[in-house]
Amino acid sequence: MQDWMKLAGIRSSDITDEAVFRQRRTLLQAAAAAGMTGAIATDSFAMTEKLSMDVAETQYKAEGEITSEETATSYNNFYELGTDKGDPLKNAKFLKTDPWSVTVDGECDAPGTFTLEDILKPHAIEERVYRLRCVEAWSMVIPWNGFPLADLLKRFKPNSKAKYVAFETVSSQKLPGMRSRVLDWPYREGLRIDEAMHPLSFMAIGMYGNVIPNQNGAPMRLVLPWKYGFKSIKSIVKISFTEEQPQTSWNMSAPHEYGFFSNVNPNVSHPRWSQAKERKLVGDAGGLSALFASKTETAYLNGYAEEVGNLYADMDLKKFF
Ligand SMILES: Nc1nc2c(c(=O)[nH]1)N[C@H]1C(S)=C(S)[C@@H](COP(=O)(O)O)O[C@H]1N2
Ligand SMILES: [Mo]
Repeated sequence: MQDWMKLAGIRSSDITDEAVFRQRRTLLQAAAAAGMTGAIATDSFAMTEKLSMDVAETQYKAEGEITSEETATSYNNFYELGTDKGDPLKNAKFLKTDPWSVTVDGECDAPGTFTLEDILKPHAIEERVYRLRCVEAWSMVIPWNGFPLADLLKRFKPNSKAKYVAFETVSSQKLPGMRSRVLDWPYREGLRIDEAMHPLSFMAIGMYGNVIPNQNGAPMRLVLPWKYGFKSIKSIVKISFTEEQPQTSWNMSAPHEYGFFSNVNPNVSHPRWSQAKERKLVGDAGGLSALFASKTETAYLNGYAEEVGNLYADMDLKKFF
């Protein structure tokens, strides 16, 4: 238990129980000795397992200090696992990711249900450092491991009616946060097809060179660096190509607060707070520095205006927020 966790309101009971931790470590060590996995245990709250594939470096590097792995894996939003920032870690064990399959349907010529292995096989894994800017006005800089979303979507051969892509999170498992009706389950997100096919749109299966932990959206989740964090949907089980703009969970729950586009935009306030500034979650002290990080300016499109600005060139962004 680190001091910053107490300050962040995380109780020691929220952290993997020491006995369970020891047991898991023994299992992991046995597995590693048998050559089954490259699993390593760093400490009692960050259980990590190295990605088994090579990860190529890329030129995608965000400004600013990288957020510590401890912070990025223990201060989360994943409402299916609870609404408090510590809940996703605490409840991570309830999410079962093996076996996993993804159903692809709608306006495409090669739909189907695919195992995670089918989905991952053709893709080379790369690392991209992206800033994730939450609508709650904090941000993290995380090295994500995965592959371009477009490379995956093209395999399903979307047809000319495919104007949008909709995504859904697993809802067949009764996860603890789903008892709450704060959102309508399954968690849903959507993108215009040109946004989805943009080279910045990324499907992550790992972070920091490790398999993506459940609390961060295992086994695969989107990362859309120019949009508010909630667009980066976790633990995806369904991808649908649609002609109409799909429904999205946050827009359904509060349409005046969360629009379909949700591009990071310091010039358009959330109805209850400004989006002009953010707190950067930095440093090894994790949540402690996060809580006291000074506010810095938020950049239009989270700093990616040069890359994606043209997607919105003719739009009134106060209307299409
Ligand atoms: N399925 C699902 N995906 C989700 C969420 C969620 O509650 N459920 N929360 C979103 C929000 S609000 C944010 S800020 C990011 C947080 O990602 P992280 O916990 O990996 O930092 O996940 C997004 N994806
Ligand atoms: Mo968020």
